[in-house]
Amino acid sequence: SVDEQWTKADGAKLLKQYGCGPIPFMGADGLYDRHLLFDNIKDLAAIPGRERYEAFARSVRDVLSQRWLLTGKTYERENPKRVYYLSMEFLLGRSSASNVINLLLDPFVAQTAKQKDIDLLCLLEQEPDAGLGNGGLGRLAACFLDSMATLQLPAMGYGLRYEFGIFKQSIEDGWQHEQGDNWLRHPDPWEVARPDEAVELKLNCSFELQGGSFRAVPGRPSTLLGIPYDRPVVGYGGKTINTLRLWAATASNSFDFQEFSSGDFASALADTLAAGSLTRVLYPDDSTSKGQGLRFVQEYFLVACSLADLVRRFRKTNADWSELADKVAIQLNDTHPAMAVPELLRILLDEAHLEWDQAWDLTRKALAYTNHTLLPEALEKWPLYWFETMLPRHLEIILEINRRLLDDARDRFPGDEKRIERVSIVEEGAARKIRMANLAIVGSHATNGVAAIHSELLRTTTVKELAELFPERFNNKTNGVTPRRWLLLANPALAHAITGAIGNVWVTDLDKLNNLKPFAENASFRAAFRDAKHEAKSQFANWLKTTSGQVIDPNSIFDVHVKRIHEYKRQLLNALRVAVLYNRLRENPDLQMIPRTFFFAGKAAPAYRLAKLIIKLINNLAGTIDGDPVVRGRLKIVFLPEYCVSLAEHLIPASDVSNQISTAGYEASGTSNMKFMMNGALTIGTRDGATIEMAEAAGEENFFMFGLTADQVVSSRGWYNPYWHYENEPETRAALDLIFSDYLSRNEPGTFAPLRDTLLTHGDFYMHLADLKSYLDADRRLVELYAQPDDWARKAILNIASSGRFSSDRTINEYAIDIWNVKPCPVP
Ligand code: T68
Repeated sequence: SVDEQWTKADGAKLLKQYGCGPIPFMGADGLYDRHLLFDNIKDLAAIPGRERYEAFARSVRDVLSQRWLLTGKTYERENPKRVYYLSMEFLLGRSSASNVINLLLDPFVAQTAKQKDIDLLCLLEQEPDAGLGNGGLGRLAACFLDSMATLQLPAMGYGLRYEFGIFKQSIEDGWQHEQGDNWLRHPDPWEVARPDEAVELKLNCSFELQGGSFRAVPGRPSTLLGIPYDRPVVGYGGKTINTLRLWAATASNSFDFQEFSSGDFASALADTLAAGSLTRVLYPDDSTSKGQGLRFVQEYFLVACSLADLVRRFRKTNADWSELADKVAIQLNDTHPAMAVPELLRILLDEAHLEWDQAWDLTRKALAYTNHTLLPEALEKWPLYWFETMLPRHLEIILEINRRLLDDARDRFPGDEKRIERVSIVEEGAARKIRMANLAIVGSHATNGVAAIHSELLRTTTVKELAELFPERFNNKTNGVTPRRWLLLANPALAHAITGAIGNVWVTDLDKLNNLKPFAENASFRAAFRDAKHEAKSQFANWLKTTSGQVIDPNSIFDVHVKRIHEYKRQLLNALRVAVLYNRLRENPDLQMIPRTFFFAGKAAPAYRLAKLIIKLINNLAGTIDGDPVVRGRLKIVFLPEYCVSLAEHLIPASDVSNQISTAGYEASGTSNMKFMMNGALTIGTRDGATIEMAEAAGEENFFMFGLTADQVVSSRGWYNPYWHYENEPETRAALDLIFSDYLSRNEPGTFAPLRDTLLTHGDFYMHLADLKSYLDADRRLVELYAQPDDWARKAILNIASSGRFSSDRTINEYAIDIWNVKPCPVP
């Protein structure tokens, strides 16, 4: 250490000689001063907020660094079976506050901040929200990392280090606009580059940037480099600190050599540019899979880098390839990393020189696949000729897997060629395609959906024939969310009240919330709940005022609908509900009504025109209502731009009502539904995804369920007629006419004509009109309850008390036991 190498006297002399002045850096609270002083070489008084945040984050990182190392060393020594979670998305949000809480440093940090007169909230707001994901799938991966570390599982996440995360959303004139999210503009204190662990990928083609688009050039072999960037994943209590490893692409050093020597300097650099563009940007589509070549290469890049890395780690401690599946469990987060099937086989065949049967057996035992959607347009299918040009060896392997699969299926179902066509990994036709879901199911030992209804529909409809071939592979793992970020961190007032009542074990054992049930009957606890809710609402109102200037009434009902904008999620149905309420007030201005604020937030995929029009509709409805003196103070719509993890952390604790209103059968699970429940919001929702299980856990009498069931949606497809509702339900008709008449778009006539097309002319595929009436009925029951504050608090507390099952700790424990067969590996 510095202390040992230098005597005090030496140090003092040197400091004097160079005029350094006194240097405060002893003790934990000195870490911050030291970073502030030495990292920036700036006058202390002039250091901007951003750099103060960096100094703060680095000092927290200093605290965890030895433990992080020790975690890795423990795994090396114990050589346990490890989990690798492969995902194209990790929607992390901010890291600092979560790491502080998980390290149990929050009292110390609060005290130190006070001593040093640091505005902690302001400092933490300097951290960009890491938006390396689109929505639920990416956020689930982030919650899973937290739970795996908290459960002390030897686990690692693998993903891509996008330079640009999900786009930034702004609203102009009611329309969504997108801006690039340059989140790495400043150095990120939470990442550590590991260039000496780079992975080299040899490819059969090279890539070109042409007019902004990325193109494979066949027949020109090239090498790509994957540079790992590691981020600490702190388990609660700080015992285990796992790693999330994100790959950045660059051209390899040797890459440009030949062209350099032949004098083609410029094109050598162009290749570097093309290679770098591979991990430049996250694709912003959450529910469609378009044939985008760059996306295809991104997926391969993630798989190839991660498998090379984990195989290298496996070989360091294991001589025998036959142990691979006893030491490695690889979870595929959707089909995005499904090329792991042919890639792992290739490694075992071509590099380990195993026979097919053994290689196939190991591959299947190591891999497992999670499905997140049944939407046909979201199921990935890649043109076969892309494999031909870019990954010919992988194609060869896939076709061999398929040949054996179809032989087997023909043996078991002779003469059933329809079935053979459905199970095949190759979709025949003019342009042959590889079905990535079939590949993932056939090449793994477990396939799960993310809620009971979803797993059931997956098995009995979407991939029915494959499920009949391999019934034992199919299982359910209902999603969960981490109570650390979504309750302890996001809602300190409620967390405090809960801990006051039942102790703090719930933080790592959420089922203990059950002990809150009797407190629903306890008047002082109900008051504590109401106080916590009111505090969260006031804080949100203040936050909104300072960040956007908007004023809202914290005494109104906060009715919230936040998620990606999609027809199946039915923001349009919610807008129709508000339009009906607005019409009622217009017709009867004296109507008594508890003031309500309707919050919407969410991003639309940039190419999804109808979703963008829905945003425009909500904003125009908001503007019309705001401009109407008749309803002012009673009804308000707020569309919050730029929905992200941090915004959810502010808004969810402040919510009274959670809207989960997808067309039944279309939302695989939902996870915000669980966050709202934990934070004491009541759910108004359809019988879809995990909302069904939530209502079961709390009792339907504590939920506001409405609408068609998934079965009813399917069985009414043949005869459903939206016009019937338009013609026979006066409120439905009036709400639609408000939109179609240009009442909301006086200066832009015709803007909403496409909504008429989708809701009436084209048959209303997502059945908005079928559910509007029962939605309004549930809404009436809900408002009646709100008028009885004690009854409302009772139900809210019962909801919180029943939310224990929806911790991602429970979910991860099930994966660990049923799918991965991994055990905790505690760090001493
Ligand atoms: C979501 N899927 C489900 N997809 O919609 C949601 N897709 O019901 C579920 O709770 C959640 O996954 C977690 O299981 C997504 O979020 C995507 O974001 C996505 C991204 C790229 C391509 C396809």
